[in-house]
Amino acid sequence: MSQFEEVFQKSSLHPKPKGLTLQYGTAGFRTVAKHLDHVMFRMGLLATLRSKQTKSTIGVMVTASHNPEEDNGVKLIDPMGEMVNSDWEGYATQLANAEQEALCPALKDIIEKEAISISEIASVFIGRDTRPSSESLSQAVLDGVSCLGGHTQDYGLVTTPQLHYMVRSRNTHGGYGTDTLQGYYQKLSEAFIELTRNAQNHTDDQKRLVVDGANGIGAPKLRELEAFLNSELLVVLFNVGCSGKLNYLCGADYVKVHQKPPQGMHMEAGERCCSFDGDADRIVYYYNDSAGSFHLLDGDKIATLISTYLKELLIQAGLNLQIAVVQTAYANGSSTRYLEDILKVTVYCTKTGVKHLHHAAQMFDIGVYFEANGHGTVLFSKKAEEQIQQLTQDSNVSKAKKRAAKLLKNTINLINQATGDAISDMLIIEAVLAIRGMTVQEWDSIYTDLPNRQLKVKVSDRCVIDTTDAERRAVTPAGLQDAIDALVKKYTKARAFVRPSGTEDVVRVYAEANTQESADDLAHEVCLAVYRLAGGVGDVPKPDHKH
Ligand code: NG1
Ligand code: ZN
Repeated sequence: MSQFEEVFQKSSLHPKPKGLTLQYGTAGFRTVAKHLDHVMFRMGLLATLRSKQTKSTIGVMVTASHNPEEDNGVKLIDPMGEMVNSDWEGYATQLANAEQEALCPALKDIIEKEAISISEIASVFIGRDTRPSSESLSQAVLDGVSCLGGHTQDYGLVTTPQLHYMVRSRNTHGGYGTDTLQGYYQKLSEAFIELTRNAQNHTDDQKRLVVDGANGIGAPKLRELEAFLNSELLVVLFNVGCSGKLNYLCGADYVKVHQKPPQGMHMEAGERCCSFDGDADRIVYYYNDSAGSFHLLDGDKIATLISTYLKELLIQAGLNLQIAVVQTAYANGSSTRYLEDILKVTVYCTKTGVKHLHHAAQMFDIGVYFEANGHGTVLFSKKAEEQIQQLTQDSNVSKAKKRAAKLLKNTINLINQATGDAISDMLIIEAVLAIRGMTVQEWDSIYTDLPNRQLKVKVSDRCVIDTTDAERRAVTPAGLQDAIDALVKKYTKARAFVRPSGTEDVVRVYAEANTQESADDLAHEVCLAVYRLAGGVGDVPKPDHKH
């Protein structure tokens, strides 16, 4: 039987619901799990072709991140651990939407366009999150790969960034790390222990960190890591997934969007806490002050802490390397002002979605990128890594320079440069706070966030909204941007924008202003403008934040 006959036959065991069309969105395919079996099988096929084309290992992660437990999703990972190239996103959409008879012709089309030699060997790494649907869906991916004769390595339950790390490690043949969980924990823990050796007064009190695992994969993986940390970090875990539902009233997305602590967590006043999301690629920090007020330290605060630390080390090391911080339109205006005016680093704004931030960060010697929601990492260029490495080996430099160079080197080892990683980001933040002898309150006081509000509006077709200027301005429908501009003018220090979501069937609205009441009112008024001018459906949006 030819390979294509086998694909045709096996594909009928993973039938596509007739008429269903899906789009490879901001972070792969995402929808209710019961509609995804055929997509998984086909992504197994596509990953195998991508592997043959790149002559490298490709990753397939089964997860829907912060979405509800009933959903699932899948994304492909390119050889260096990055999100898959955008041409291949298009192929993914074509394959996912092809009816049974059109599947093999669609595959042949890709093989031709990309000049793929089908006899080439292929290798695909697979991982999954803790959703009940993930196990059988990852089995469908395995079926797809074996249909085209690819080799598979199934890592089972892993965080999304762990799978990105495995793919990058395999393709760099040990130049990045060892492609096992043990290798991942060893690399991170050794760098963390080296860094915290430099900490001022690292007492047990300061080592204590309260973590919300979002009832997802992050909690068991953090437990595994703990064994490698020699008690240099004392993690107190909540929402570990034994009883609560994944991402339900907890996790990084809930905390960021609702600006309140997760349920199921015990927080003492002043205590440093953080939340992962369901697949542990996002993290946000927070604390309650003694008056009971909640303080959130989101991706923008994380980017500020890390870039301040790196800039200081570069000065101490005498290295002339350019640092840039990459943000999206969701970055709080105060953070952008602080980074540009006080810290004096380059700030670059991209469209929402990690792949856009990641690519922009690659343009600089050191690119720190974070979405406000807590997804981010730091990229070091080859030039930066080489200069830092050389300095650590130079016997003619001062002790202070050498110390800074060693700290930079261990920081590079601690960072997961393949993608944003809640575990790696958490360790960096903990190390930076320890080295600088800084409390979470001191970190929070670097700048004060402008009050802000994020809302969503349902419209009949969210594609009627087209944006420009890194999504900060709406080009269509006619009149919408003028309406937003007029509303923004009514408030002080205000800013607002709208964009169609890439992961949900909604239009997102963001507003910030000098008071929470103004931010709330502005967000609500912009929702009404979207509803009126972009074909709102259902009830007219109500100011649901006013209780
Ligand atoms: P959409 O639904 O396109 O806004 C959301 C997040 C993104 C990104 C993706 C993937 C916000 C406002 N948007 O995208 O930043 O993380 O999910 O997870 O947080
Ligand atoms: Zn995630």
